[in-house]
Amino acid sequence: MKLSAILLGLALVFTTSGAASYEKVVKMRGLKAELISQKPLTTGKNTIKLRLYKSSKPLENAKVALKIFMPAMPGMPYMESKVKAVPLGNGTYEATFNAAMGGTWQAHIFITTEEGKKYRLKTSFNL
Ligand SMILES: [Cu+2]
Repeated sequence: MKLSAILLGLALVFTTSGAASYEKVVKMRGLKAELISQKPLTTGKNTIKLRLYKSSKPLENAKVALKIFMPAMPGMPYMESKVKAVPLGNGTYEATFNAAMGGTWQAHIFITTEEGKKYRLKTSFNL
């Protein structure tokens, strides 16, 4: 009885630690990006993994950048932050960005493939 409760507890711990807190899929023109963050996105520093696929195959050797921006609002100027994503291999890239404040941020993922083809995927997130 006690042992099974402990085992169940362990199983739950493993399940939660394996799940990402933030996941989103963005698709456009045969390109797919899976956005994954182990921690919930928050104001301040965030690290996000971008798994890229082209025609369902991992997109390797691409140049990837992430821009987040918030339009000007009454009493608040336009805000923007653009960072390069680092390749981790197998079509996965990692970007660390700073979100200066809470609210709705627009996000553009700029992708240039090895062949020089350019893509821009658009999404948004709320903090
Ligand atoms: Cu704002």
